[in-house]
Amino acid sequence: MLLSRASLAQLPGTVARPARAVDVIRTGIVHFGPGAFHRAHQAAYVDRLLESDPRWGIAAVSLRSGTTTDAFRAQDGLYTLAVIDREPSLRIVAAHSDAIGPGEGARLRKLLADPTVRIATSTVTEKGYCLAGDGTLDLAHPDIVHDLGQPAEPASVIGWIVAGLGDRRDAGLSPFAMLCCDNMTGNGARLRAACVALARARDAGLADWIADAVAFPDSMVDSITPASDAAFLAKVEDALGVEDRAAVQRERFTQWVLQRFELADGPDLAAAGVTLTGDVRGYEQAKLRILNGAHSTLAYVGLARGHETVFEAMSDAALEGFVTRLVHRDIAASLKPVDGLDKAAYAGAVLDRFRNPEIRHLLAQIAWDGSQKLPYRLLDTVRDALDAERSVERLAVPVAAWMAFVRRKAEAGETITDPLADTLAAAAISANPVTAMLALEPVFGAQLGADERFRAAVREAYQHFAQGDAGPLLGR
Ligand code: CS2
Repeated sequence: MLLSRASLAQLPGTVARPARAVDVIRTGIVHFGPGAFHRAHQAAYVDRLLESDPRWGIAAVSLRSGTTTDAFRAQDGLYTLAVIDREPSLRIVAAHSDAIGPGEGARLRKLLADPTVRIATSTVTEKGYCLAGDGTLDLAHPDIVHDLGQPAEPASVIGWIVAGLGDRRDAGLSPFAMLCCDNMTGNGARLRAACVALARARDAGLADWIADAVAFPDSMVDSITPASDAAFLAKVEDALGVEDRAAVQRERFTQWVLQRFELADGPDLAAAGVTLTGDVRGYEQAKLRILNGAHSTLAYVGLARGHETVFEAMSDAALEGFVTRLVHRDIAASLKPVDGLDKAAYAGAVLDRFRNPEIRHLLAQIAWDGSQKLPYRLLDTVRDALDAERSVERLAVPVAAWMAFVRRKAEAGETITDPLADTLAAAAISANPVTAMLALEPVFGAQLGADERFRAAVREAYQHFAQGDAGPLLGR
């Protein structure tokens, strides 16, 4: 039997059930990308919000895969959130009021123009926004080329946002606020610029309206969410007594920092635990560079040393020492002061979260999409270090480790999960892999890849990975 409204009543008492009727919520939010992160993070906040205000149910939209939307349909939008900690807990989330899968464009179009929908949100990962290396919309991206030709049937999330906003403007409605919940520097501003650029290519009036009237607040989102593998789903089924195809797991820590934005009669997000502030940038940069930068370092160096999970990588004393120095001496040191944030304490707390033995967070999962992640996570820090004439010898290590990772995958003929997979593989197995990879402008831009100090440091670190012994590098 599947988890559903009908089976809620028979769940064991140890499973926390929604504190309200689950069938009275209305759709007020349209969300693109209902993957594990959204289900474990944003939807958990909205679930709290719905306890006092039923207007903010989420319509989950999947443009590509129907896995989650099918599960939502079969389970009345219900699923389990497992908090994995020394004191684990299970809770049923009931925040979703609708599910729209691939091929349901007409329904999506109608919903985006519905006046009861006031907010749209997205977690489609960095690559889902079709941005070029400089963070602006990639007008040559196949999905964007498609959307420019067929704006009424978009393929990209950018195309859908623009189509939905266009319908609202034509109908004389106010726009929805657009909340990007992905890990990118200035994520709201970037998404706004991308939507304006796409609109500009066909309707200057719409582009101006989007630029002026639509809120695109920046945000920082954080909670470690390991993928839901078969073993986890089996555990949940054991605990529930019914099957749950959409269950997710995360650590207890969760944070959503959102730039304050105007929305008349909007939801009380602060009461649901969201931090609303005038200055997201500092938090966001600290999180991207410290947490995600350290994660990517553990992933690429850890995989080279035969580790499988973050916890294992942190149990490797040499690697743990290295990543600790990298975080404190190179990354935190380069961050501008952030009001209310003690950088050293924050860095220490992040590293502590990586030591949670209950969380099995696969390094292979973190290693995905390196070409999209490295720029925000590590390369901005490298740029700052070079500008300040500081050494980049430690920072070069994870970059070289990424290159060696791509090369190993390419040589073994294994799948590289990355939108630039083919280009990366060709560069990584060329005669001069470091030179060829540093020349990849979408990743390094034009200047960083040409900086002789950085090139020398990466080349030197790469030699160690190529020889299969990163050990000497970790003493740095
Ligand atoms: C991770 C992130 O998969 C990854 O690349 O670094 O998903 C990380 O777990 C989250 O950003 C934590 O908030």
